[in-house]
Amino acid sequence: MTQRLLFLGPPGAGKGTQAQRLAAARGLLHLSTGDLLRAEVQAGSALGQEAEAVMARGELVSDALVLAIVRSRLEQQQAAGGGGWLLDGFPRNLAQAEALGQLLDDLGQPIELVVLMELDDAVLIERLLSRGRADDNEAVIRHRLEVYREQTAPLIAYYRERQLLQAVEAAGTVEAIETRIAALLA
Ligand code: B4P
Repeated sequence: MTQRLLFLGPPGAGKGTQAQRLAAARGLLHLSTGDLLRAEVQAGSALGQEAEAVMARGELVSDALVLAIVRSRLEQQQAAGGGGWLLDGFPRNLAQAEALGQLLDDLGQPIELVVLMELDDAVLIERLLSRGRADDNEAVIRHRLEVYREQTAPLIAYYRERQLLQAVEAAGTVEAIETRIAALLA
């Protein structure tokens, strides 16, 4: 059974929605860098204060900060006896992907599958506007999509070359998409 996977896709594709369901169904650790950063903002920590303005602009928080968060969670899980994990919204650029590869080599836990969630911009924008989070206004959403195209989309070729990537159509109901993703997992 696939135990170590990551979800890739533009903002609003439903990575968080699907990751939560899949992780609960399979007992995987769900690591959403977006959720972890929002929790730091909420707690008012030094890290949260640094991240807050960057997130509000729709830009990427520094690689070092995000990597430190992911590293500590994965190391904690391994120290507690291991288990599967699902990375949601991380990595977001090539530097993060390279650093993740190194970390996973160190831990002896390679990625088994990268699920790419594909959806048209018009639907993405509509979904995010109806959610209405602090960073979900139209100007910021458009900027997040540009950041995705410039910095995150190159990961599609990166993971395809490593024969880890499978794409799913992310339009339709939450349940329909969940079924498509389940079909990719052995
Ligand atoms: P994230 O929290 O990762 O959020 P996202 O990409 O905007 O959303 P996601 O694709 O998870 O969509 P969701 O399921 O919520 O990032 C936010 C910010 O954090 C970034 O801009 C960046 O600043 C920072 N950040 C995060 N990770 C980082 C990293 N690694 N490096 C640097 N910075 C980082 O779904 C969206 C909406 O659609 C929801 O309202 C949902 O209910 C709805 N929806 C889902 N599926 C649906 C369906 N099938 N039909 C209709 N609606 C649906």
